[in-house]
Amino acid sequence: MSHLKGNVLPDMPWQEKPANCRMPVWRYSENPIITRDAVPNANSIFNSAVVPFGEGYAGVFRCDSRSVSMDIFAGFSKDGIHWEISAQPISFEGDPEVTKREYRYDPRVCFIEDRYYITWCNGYHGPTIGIAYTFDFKTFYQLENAFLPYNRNGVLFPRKIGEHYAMLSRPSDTGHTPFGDIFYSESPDLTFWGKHRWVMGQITGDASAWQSKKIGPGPTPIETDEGWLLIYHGVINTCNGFVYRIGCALLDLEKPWIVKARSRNYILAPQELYECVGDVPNVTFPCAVLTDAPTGRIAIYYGCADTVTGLAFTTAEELLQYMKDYPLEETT
Ligand code: BMA
Repeated sequence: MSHLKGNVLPDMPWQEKPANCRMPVWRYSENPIITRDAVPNANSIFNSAVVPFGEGYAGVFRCDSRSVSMDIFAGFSKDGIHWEISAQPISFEGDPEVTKREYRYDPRVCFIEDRYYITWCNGYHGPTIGIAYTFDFKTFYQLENAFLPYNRNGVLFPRKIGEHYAMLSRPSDTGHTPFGDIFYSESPDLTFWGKHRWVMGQITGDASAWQSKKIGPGPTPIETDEGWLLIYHGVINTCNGFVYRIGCALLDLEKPWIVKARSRNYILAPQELYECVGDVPNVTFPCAVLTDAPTGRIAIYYGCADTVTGLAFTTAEELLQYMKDYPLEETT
């Protein structure tokens, strides 16, 4: 029996686990699914988010231009694998003080109640979390920035926790932040945010060195019967700079700042050429999942080397079991 709640998506992108695979996550055989030049003026297309939409899928894509400016673009797909991405970035309706663009990157998309919410790292005198909503991926309405600068990786929960909307985020600095813990916040209206709770942080020492420098939330948390399954990125600082791997944790359903389990091992790491070679080598950065509740299937969309977009597969069962097989005792 599947542990997953939520969407029923029998036709979502999927490949069975290869017989010789020892990892809980396996890659799509035709990766990368989006090349760096799939938009006319793009330098790179990565760290992007997709959701089920109509008869197919829609998404918001980070496309850095050939002047190397960062912006987010809407796209559509029939199968979740082949994408048609707009040649123009999203333009937002809203208060001009808020919609004024400095830069936009690393979008997430989350369906809540009756609409699709977009969150992203939004330049507003430093990076903060932008929020907008859309019904059709054509017109986008921008709300107030969620937090004061500096913050990155704003990830909404797909339903209210108690009475309130909820979001995970990663307070940061203006640069390539050398620290980073995941925090939880609540809001009655997606404008005013409070009840900021610490969720989890880097693991110092040797216990789980791949996440020894900083961590940050990835895709929308996945609701299971055991808790919220959170896929996140973890970073180590090496002599060649930061390396971004992917891990998972399990958060309490009603008090998501409580960590019930966390994997000691990474679940995906830069190992294929397109993950190791690109504009920023050795980066795997997850921003979205598609899930099918009856089968427990999960498709993970992740940026590869800050250059292209990859797809990988797992199941809720695989990840929950992996955390039991390789537990991180110290979840702080
Ligand atoms: C982070 C963000 C991500 C990027 C990562 C690795 O700070 O900028 O968009 O994937 O660095 O370069």
